[in-house]
Amino acid sequence: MVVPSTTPVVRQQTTPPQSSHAGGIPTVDLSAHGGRGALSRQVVRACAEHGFFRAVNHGVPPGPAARLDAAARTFFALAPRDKQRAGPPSPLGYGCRSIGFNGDAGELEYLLLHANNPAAVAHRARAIDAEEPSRFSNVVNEYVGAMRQLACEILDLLGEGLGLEDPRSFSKLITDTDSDSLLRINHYPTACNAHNLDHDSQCKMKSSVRTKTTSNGVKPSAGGRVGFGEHSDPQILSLLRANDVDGLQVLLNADGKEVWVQVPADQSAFFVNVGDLLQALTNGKLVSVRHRVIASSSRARLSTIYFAAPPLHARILALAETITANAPSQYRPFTWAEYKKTMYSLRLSHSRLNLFHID
Ligand code: GA4
Repeated sequence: MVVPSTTPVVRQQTTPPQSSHAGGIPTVDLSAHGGRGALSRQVVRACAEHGFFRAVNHGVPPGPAARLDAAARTFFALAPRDKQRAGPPSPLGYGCRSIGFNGDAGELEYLLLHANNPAAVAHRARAIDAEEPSRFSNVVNEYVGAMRQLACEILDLLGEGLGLEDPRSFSKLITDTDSDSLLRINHYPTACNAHNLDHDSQCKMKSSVRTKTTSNGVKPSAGGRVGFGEHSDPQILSLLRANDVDGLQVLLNADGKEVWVQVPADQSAFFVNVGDLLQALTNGKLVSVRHRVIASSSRARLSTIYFAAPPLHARILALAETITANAPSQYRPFTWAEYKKTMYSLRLSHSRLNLFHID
């Protein structure tokens, strides 16, 4: 068994691995050399044990990501006053340092966009790329198309691995025409350039945000600047891709102990997070992972996350196959709209799914 640690280590396996754990991070090769059955079991295992894995050989061509990164860099290089035209995030749009509506903050600026509503993206693009808005919306739509496909592939593998009567149960939620999926582009500037975020009146936070001891008592990396604080993603599944700058950390369980594990940067991989809704849909079999970003002082990090979500009216309740006499329903049914309302009323680090737990 691999024990993830803050200094990633690879331990000898006593039993043959179902997926590799390079640097303490479970890795799944999606090219299915060992057959679809084995692959679906690996994906389920990673999501059940860690709620997180690095997907390699995923088959997503590099073009859409390169074009999106170039468009994002052009936008983030604009003067603060020009970027503010695409904000404030309410909840979508350009945001700077402030996260959500309840006082959370991080050392970053970001764009939050609809990932299933080209008209809304086209509207926002007018403020993001004033010269040629369709240039921006085209690259976003191309990228989210690729992400939706990859998310469906992973969700179908999960459906198969869990033995669902309809293995497409999860992916159907995100391919629905009303799916509420999002795209987030985060830019974590270097410590030297962080002051550039302050030039506009809507973006004033004098001191940088530093790590504090976390609720679970795990000591964060000394003196780290909190890029994005500890949280779980509320949606079904998140697909994260970043440049070659480290910063992402995940809270993994090793022999009953929770440990923050540094995720080594890998530009060619996608990092897959189980979200709160997938935990609820699987009656806690798959676990939504807590994660955070500690910003590097010397190199800027650019990351893009696709959050696969159901329609607002979707009713979230554990699938019948995940309920047994020994494992009764853990969560009361709720709609995604209800869950969103709750999440926006709480702080980033809140374990919000617990509020829906049946006592
Ligand atoms: C965390 C995951 C996504 O980035 C996000 C975030 C959202 C926001 O930035 O507006 C939230 C956060 C996230 C969960 C709790 C609330 C809402 C900030 C916050 C304090 C876009 C999302 O969907 O939920």
